[in-house]
Amino acid sequence: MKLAGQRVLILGLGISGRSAANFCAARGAEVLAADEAPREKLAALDTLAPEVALQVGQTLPDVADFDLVVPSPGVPRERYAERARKVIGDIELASRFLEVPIVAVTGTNGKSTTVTLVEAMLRAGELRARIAGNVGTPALSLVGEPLDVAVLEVSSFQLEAVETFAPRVAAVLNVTPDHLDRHGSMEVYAATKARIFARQGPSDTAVLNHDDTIVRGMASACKGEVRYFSTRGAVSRGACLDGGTLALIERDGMRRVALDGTAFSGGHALANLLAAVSIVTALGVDPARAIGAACDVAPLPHRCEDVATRGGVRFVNDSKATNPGAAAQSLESFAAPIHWLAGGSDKGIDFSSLADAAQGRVACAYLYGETAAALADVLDARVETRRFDTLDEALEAAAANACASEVVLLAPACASFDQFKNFEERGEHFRRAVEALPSNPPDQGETA
Ligand code: UMA
Ligand code: ADP
Repeated sequence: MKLAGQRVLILGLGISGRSAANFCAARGAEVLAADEAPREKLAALDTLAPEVALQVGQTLPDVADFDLVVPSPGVPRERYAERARKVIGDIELASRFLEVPIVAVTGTNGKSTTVTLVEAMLRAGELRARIAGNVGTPALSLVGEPLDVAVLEVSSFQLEAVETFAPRVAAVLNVTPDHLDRHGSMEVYAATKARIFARQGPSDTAVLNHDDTIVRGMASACKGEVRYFSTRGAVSRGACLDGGTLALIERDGMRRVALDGTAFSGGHALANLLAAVSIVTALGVDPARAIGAACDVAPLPHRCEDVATRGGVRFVNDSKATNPGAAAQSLESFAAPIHWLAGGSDKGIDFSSLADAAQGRVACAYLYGETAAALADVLDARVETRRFDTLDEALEAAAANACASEVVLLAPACASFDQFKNFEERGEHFRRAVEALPSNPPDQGETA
């Protein structure tokens, strides 16, 4: 792809936009980078190459005036799609310049955990691998690096702006309601996720969750080899469970590998592990080595993370549970009664699926933020609920109410943007607030 001499418009100056601007400028494009936020709200503008022209704090320029538009994931399609001559996002741009096979992972939940496992497993198979994409490192940062495999976490926002993107191995982990304010319907959201397979050829591999009806249904349109993973039943090709053992069904027969020793042992954690094994074995990594590597991978912060046990009450930070599917999985993974902190900003999602997961597990739901009323509407008839303005107030009430051997769980089911910068800030805030709880005698505080 030739960028030299092209007039390129970068939309958005966050992590992706800054990297795309520098990438295109370094290859001789004439780059204008635009962001509607005022200069003082934009970070790291000093990392932009001097030849990148800037327009900030104004309405975005007319996209029709440029040869190529590179939108940031957060910029909705309707802002550019109709008038732009050519649109490619940073994932597409990276795929055109990367000279190594790409593994791409999408899904509503489990992407970051799965790519982390994939990276460790590929390295155990002596392949130089690195993660980038939605996980927070721009995909373009991998171009030119000494790698054997590029591992990309890809969001539905990013998949809106791909064209020829053809990962050597692509996986969809699950599709449950999220980002419906952006995509409009579950049909459009699922179809956007399925774009990860659209340009694959017969020598590529598609990894699909057999336990998810929407994902399983994507198989018929896949042109590559289809491998399934399932924690609930058998599969014709791919990874499933046989007692406590991983069963890997390949073209030339079945292999069994013991799963002992990994921290990814139950429910959705196991699904991510099976997905990762299906992915890396498609690239020739030995499954026993892959599982061995998983034993050394610790769960990521803000995902069902134990932050403290105080007076016998366990405090768990699952701030990354930013949609109902993740929050439901979280609730289902505890046997003890849960004091559940939920709420945040509104993505237009129906919360009714949470009522089943909450009933019988939740001692009390402490609802806060923009979505507190909508959550209360679906939960009120099934569990005790209380309403608050902020997470701090909700936590204080939960901590006062919870008894020894119970759990106080932050699994908000919502994005954080009404009160925090992102899920990390929300999780850190929760951790600090737990540490600062007034009622904890210091001698009872202990890290779990
Ligand atoms: N902007 C405009 N006009 C608009 C929309 C945005 O000017 O209409 C500007 C904003 O003022 C802002 C910039 O665009 O300055 C932000 O762009 P962005 O939201 O795309 O943010 P980036 O910093 O580039 O981060 C993006 C992803 N963000 C989103 O998808 C919202 C990051 O995923 C990703 O890590 C990063 O690229 C690197 O690939 C975050 C995310 O929330 C973690 N992802 C969603 C999720 O995981 O659920 C999809
Ligand atoms: P993503 O990158 O897709 O957001 P993460 O691995 O960061 O995924 O996990 C996000 C949230 O989803 C966490 O709350 C975690 O507990 C939950 N989760 C992880 N894997 C799954 C899965 N396979 N199904 C449902 N929820 C999951």
